[in-house]
Amino acid sequence: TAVSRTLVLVKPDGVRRGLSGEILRRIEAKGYTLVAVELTHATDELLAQHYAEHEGKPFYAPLVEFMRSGPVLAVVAEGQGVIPGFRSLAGATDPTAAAPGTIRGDLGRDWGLKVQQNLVHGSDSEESAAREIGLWFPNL
Ligand code: DAT
Ligand code: MG
Repeated sequence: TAVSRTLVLVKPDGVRRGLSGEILRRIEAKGYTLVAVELTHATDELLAQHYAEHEGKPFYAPLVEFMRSGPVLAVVAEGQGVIPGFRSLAGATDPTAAAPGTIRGDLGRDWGLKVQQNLVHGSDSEESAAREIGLWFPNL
């Protein structure tokens, strides 16, 4: 399996709940390498580009508003098969449906949260990863 890079975001709910370290721990424990890590408060412009594929969907505005609600931890992780591999660590999009053993399944809480409050983002393809890493880490 080829070595590649993916963009991970610890979303504002993860940072707020103090789970950044636990999420980085799981990435490293799997054997992936941290290439870049930055705590940043995303702008509307960056989020519009990041979530361009979802523009026009009913959840788009609340998603962007949520992503602006606090700092996010942007991470580039590297390893064999890391793009599908991290999504497998993250678990299903809806934390109430995510399997135990996954970040969303273990740490996502069912307390009437919206689906967007699912702790992490992970790139979904080689193309998305290249595009997203370029957006969040233009100097990488
Ligand atoms: P993923 O984060 O698993 O790649 P996605 O790219 O389809 O999921 O959607 C991006 C984010 O938007 C997702 O993490 C949470 C939110 N979202 C997706 N589908 C949603 C829905 N039906 N209702 C509310 N939020 C949703
Ligand atoms: Mg996605």
